[in-house]
Amino acid sequence: MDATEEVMEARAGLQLINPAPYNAEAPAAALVGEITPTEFHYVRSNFALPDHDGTFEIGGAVDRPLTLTLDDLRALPAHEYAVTLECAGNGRLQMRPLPTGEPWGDYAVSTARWKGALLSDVLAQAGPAANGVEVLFTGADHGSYHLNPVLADTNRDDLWFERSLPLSLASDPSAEILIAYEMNGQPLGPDHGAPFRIVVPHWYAVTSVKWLKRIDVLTEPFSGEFQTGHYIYEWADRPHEPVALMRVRARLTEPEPESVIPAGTTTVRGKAWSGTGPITRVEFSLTGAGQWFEATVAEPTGPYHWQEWSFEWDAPIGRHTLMVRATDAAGNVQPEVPEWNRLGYGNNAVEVIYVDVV
Ligand SMILES: Nc1nc2c(c(=O)[nH]1)N[C@H]1C(S)=C(S)[C@@H](COP(=O)(O)O)O[C@H]1N2
Ligand SMILES: [Mo]
Repeated sequence: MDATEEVMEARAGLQLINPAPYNAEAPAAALVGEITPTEFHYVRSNFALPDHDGTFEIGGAVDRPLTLTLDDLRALPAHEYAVTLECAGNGRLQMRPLPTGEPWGDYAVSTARWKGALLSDVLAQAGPAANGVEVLFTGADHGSYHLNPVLADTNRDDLWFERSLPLSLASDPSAEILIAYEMNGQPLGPDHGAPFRIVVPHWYAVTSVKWLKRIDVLTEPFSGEFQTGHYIYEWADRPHEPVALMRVRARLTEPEPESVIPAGTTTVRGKAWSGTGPITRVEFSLTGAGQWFEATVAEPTGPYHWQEWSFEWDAPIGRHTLMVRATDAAGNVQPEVPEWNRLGYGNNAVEVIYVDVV
C-alpha cells in the first residue's frame, strides 16, 4: 500500500466536511465505546498534509537548544492516557445566524488513547530561561489559510500552524501534556499528526498541535492567526476571550436519533465531558417542557476523557423528545440554546433528539 492509499483507507469511515484541507467528522459510532477506534476519530486540519523529516527542535529562550527524534522521545518515560479531543468549532452548524468557518455537525469529538513523552520532561532537558512566559508550538503544515483568504492579499500568504501555551502550564508535570507518538497503540497516522504531536488534556483540540516541528520558549505573549485571529470567542454581549478549556457537554448515543423502539423499559445512555471538571450530574428530559430527571453518572475511569451516563426509561407509545444536560464539578451547566459568537465556537447547547415508541 503506498502512502496515498493508506491515507484514503484511514478516511473511509468518516463523514467529509471539506476535501481540501481535509476535514471530516466522526460517525455516530465514534461515541459509543469508551475509546473511539482510530478510523472513526474526527480529523481537523487547516492546511494540506505536510511532509515531516522526523525531527523537531526546541529553541528560543532556552539554555540548551535541542533537536530531537522519535527515538529520543521513546527513550523518555512513556505516559498513556485516554483523552477526549473536541474541535472548538464542533456544533457550529446549529448556530444561527450560521457563522463562517467549517460547517461542523456534532461529531468533531472523539476519544483516543494517546501515548508519548511528557512535554514537561522534554522542556526540562532544554532548560527554559527564567524570563520565559509562553511556549510556542509550530507544526510542519503551512500555506494560504482557507478561512482567511484576505491574508493572501498581504505578504502573509504563507501561514504556519502555530499555537502557544503559558510556560507555567507547559512545564507543569501534573498537567500531563504529551508529545504523543502513538494513538490507540499504533504509531500516529498522517491525518493525526505523524510522527508526533502535542496532546493537551481538557483543552479544545486546537492547542494539540500536530506534525510538531518546533517548540520555542517566548519572553513575550504570542499573537498569530490561530491564537489571536481565529479561535477567539467574539461574544455579542461581553469581552472577547480565547478558546481554551472544553465546555461541559453531554451526548446521547442510545437510542439513535429518529429511531423506532419498542415500548417498555429501555436504557437511554450516552457520554458527557468537560474541560473544567468531572461530570457531577446529568439530567434527562422527555417532555420538552423543562421537566428534568436525574440520570446515573458513572465515575470517571480516567482524568481526561468522557464519562458514561444512563437513564432507565419506561417508554410509552408515541413520539418523544429526548434532551440531555450535564453539569460539571465547577458548576458549569449546558445552555438550552447555543451561545452565539461570531466565529461559532464552543457550542455546548443541550442535545435534542426524537424517537418513536411503538
Ligand atoms: N499542525 C496542526 N495542528 C493542529 C491543527 C492543524 O491544522 N495543524 N488543527 C488543530 C485543530 S483545530 C484540531 S480540532 C485538532 C484535531 O486533531 P485530529 O485531526 O487528530 O482530530 O488538531 C489541532 N492541531
Ligand atoms: Mo479544531
